[in-house]
Amino acid sequence: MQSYRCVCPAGFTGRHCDSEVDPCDPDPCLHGGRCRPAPSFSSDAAPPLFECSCEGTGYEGERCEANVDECNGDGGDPCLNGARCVDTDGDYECSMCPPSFCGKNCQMEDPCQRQQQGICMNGGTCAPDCDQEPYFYRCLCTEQWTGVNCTAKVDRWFRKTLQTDISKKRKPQQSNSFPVTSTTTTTSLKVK
Ligand SMILES: [Ca+2]
Repeated sequence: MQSYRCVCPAGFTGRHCDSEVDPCDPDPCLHGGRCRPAPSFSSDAAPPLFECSCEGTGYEGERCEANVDECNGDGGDPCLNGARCVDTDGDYECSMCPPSFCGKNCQMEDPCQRQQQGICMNGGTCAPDCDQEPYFYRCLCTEQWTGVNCTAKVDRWFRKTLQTDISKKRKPQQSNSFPVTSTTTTTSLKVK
């Protein structure tokens, strides 16, 4: 029979208070916040024994429990070029971005529109990707081309082209649709 019971100070647990409490297990931080023991964490520290770093989560508060209103924050309205800021739970959106601009904050002139021709070669289609460095666009190449600007031939295609000279039968795809679907290469690739 247990004839005594230890009342442990903060930060310790176990029958004899010989185990340190991990204040981050279970994780008290919400929405992906990162937990760490509080710097003052010690046997006589008063709660809370943990700290939550909410950076990048879109939330704030002791446990990252509260949505950040980015539209009315200290940094001002993040949306540019006439876009309207709409706060959302854990994030925000820039609505009514003019069609010639793109990006999370409507911050950039659409590189595909700015250089209508000459970004994506050989029938590739340009798609804005304005938050993605270093190019801020992606080229959706037709099946036989690859590379950032669709200027490198796919080896597999190149070999088959040499064998069959089927390239003469093809016309570059001019579609501006998104995404590109290459339907014209299927039969050609079956040539032996
Ligand atoms: Ca928000």
